[in-house]
Amino acid sequence: TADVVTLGESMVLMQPMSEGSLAYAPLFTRSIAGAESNVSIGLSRLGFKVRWISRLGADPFGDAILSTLAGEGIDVSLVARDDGYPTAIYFKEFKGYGDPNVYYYRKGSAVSRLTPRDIENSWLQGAKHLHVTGITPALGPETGDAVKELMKQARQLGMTISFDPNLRRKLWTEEEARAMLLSLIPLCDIFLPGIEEAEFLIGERSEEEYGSRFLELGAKSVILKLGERGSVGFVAERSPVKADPFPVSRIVDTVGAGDAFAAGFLSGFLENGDLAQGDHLLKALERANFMGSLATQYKGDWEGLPKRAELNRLLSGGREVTR
Ligand code: KDG
Repeated sequence: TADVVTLGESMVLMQPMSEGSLAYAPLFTRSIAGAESNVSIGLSRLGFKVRWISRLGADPFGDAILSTLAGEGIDVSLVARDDGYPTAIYFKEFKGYGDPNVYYYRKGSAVSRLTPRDIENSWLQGAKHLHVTGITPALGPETGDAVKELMKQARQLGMTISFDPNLRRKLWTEEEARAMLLSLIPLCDIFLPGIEEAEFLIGERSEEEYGSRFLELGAKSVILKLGERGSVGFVAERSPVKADPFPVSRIVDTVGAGDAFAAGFLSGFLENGDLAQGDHLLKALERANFMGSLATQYKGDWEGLPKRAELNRLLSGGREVTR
């Protein structure tokens, strides 16, 4: 059994050891990353049982991804290996300010060939919650339909579903992205857009209008990420709930912050249940803001995510015993 199932592509990640153009970067460190596996790691470290579904090339990079995620306690037993279609790679480029640039090498990857016919009953078996993102639909001709089908099956099984649009403009056209992402909103219980993604989807509006419009489109709750201003949550027939940001001492790498936020939010939701009750929404938002801010302060998408004991200590302001 699993608390959470997620489906997506993870890649080998090459991070330059120097700042500036990749053209002049001689040395790299190698890790792995992918939005859904980043969320999986966040949740697994907090003690949840997570099953990550994917396809990887039958190559050493696929082995590296599998062993990293298995080492994080994630169930990878249903991941398929694909001979002849490689594991994807991506590079970050640190400029020394702002968001890093990202360069993908993922066309024709193993996941890009995923279709709705590939979905198996075993994927969702025994699980309570499904988490998906808008990256998978951008990867191949039928990957969007596959995500949609999986969401429908999860609904039929009575599972809850979260959906992070994770707009990646480098992967598809604006028209394709908007149409597909909007079509997935009615299928989710927890919709997790950033404010810029909200604007991309339905134009410039107030925070409250974003909340009510996405609820009207069929999401059961809308969690709007406001970056350094924190986040605000909307559930039908309740006033919006705003959560303050956590102070960040030094932003190092913003990639992965949204996934840390999602892991934080989902952990709160899974622990407390119904977001319309009591202070459940506020608690989940506060956890999410905290995890998101933590993620911006180290290099790498997930390496600095806390384990349960560390989270408790950090949130209670306890001191770390360092030596
Ligand atoms: O959210 C972080 C992801 O963007 C990163 O891990 C890479 O999955 C990735 C993607 O497709 O951008």
